[in-house]
Amino acid sequence: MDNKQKIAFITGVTGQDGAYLSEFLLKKGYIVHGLKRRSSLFNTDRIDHLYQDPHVNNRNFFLHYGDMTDSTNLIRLIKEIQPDEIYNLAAMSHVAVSFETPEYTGNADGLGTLRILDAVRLLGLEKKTRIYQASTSELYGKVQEVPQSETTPFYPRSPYAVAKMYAFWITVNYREAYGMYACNGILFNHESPIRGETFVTRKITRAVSRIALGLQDKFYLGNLDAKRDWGHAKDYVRMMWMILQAEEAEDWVIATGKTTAVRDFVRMSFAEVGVELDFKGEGVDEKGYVKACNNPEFQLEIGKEVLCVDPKYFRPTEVDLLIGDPTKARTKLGWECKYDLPALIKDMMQSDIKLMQKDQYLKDGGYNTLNYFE
Ligand code: NAP
Ligand code: G4F
Repeated sequence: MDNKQKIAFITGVTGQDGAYLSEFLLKKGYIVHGLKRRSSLFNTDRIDHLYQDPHVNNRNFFLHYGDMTDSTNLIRLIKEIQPDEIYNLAAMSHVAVSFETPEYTGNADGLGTLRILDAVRLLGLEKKTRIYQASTSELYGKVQEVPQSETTPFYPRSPYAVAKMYAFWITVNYREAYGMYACNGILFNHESPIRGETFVTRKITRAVSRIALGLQDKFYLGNLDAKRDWGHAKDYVRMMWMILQAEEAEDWVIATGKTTAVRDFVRMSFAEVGVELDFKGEGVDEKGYVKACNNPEFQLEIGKEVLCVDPKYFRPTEVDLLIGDPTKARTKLGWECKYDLPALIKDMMQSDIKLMQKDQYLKDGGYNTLNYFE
């Protein structure tokens, strides 16, 4: 890195990827500016450890209020910040919720991307500012090829994926039309201990931890057959940065190249606490039972029903199978993941067990202070 500190602007800084990316860029010596939404409660849990008092000197982490649906706000901020790199991570990112809020999703995820690109163009920053667009494997939807690569045709299956399809192509268009350095990272699912609680992996690791600790009896999921290519978010944010350091602006698939069914993610999460599961029944009648409990710390009764299917979690149109082919990123960028799926699940389970032990302590009449276990 040259002497002048690089400046990054991250939209979606309060999200899973925004938090890991901020940490990563700060460690690299960047000055990081983040866009956060106003909310009635604090929404900065994931980045509180990076927060710097506005009254101290030599700060390198700044937060700004804003919203992807507000052009004037984005133009003003980009003008003030003059970023070398923009990471556009902000989005209504929940596929199931996008069926409930399709217009808002189109506005924030689709047009929001246009607003960033056009702000850079309007401000004459086309040659200075590099842009990373958070594209997604959801673009492949009803997959036209297995595995999916940069050349696989898209077939989006949700308002979220359709909005992201607009964002993908408007990024390509601004690159071609105005010579901007703008890239899509087509990232497959990536998870972590700070993954949002309503995505399936975190829903599973939280529930399994609570069941093991005796805080909950069972939990409900939707489609257990869906298959995803799951990686660790820490590995994936490193790739976002590498994508913007490449000589040429291009689009990149980032994936592990392995796929796993939701049912097996459940099985592996229970295995982390020494519990073996048995699945019986089919479709909406399928249930998960405790077959064996090999960890004396967690006393689960053999035959106990711990998982049921609730069709309310089915989606109007589902994406059945995602598996990425990251050959291009591997060969041209040196992409490699430090975490495989077992390591990811271990990381998430260890973190959730620790988190839920706080709840158990309170339930058992402990001091009403969450700091006790820190
Ligand atoms: P996330 O945890 O849901 O974070 C989304 C971020 O966007 C949050 O900071 C959220 O703010 C912010 N946001 C939402 N709507 C906004 C709006 N209208 N204006 C400003 N900010 C807004 O998502 P993530 O997992 O970190 O994913 C980051 C990006 O990558 C998203 O664009 C997602 O669609 C995409 N992606 C994710 C994956 C994955 O597996 N994680 C895979 C491919 C692509 P609040 O905190 O206030 O809600
Ligand atoms: O964890 P999910 O909600 O993630 P999904 O839909 O794959 O989307 C995530 O990954 C995308 C990348 O491919 C991102 F672009 C997107 O922003 C998001 O981060 O669901 C995964 C699978 C689905 O097939 C879903 O139907 O799990 C299935 N599932 C089964 N039961 C469930 C549940 N999903 C959720 N959220 N909740 C359930 O109870």
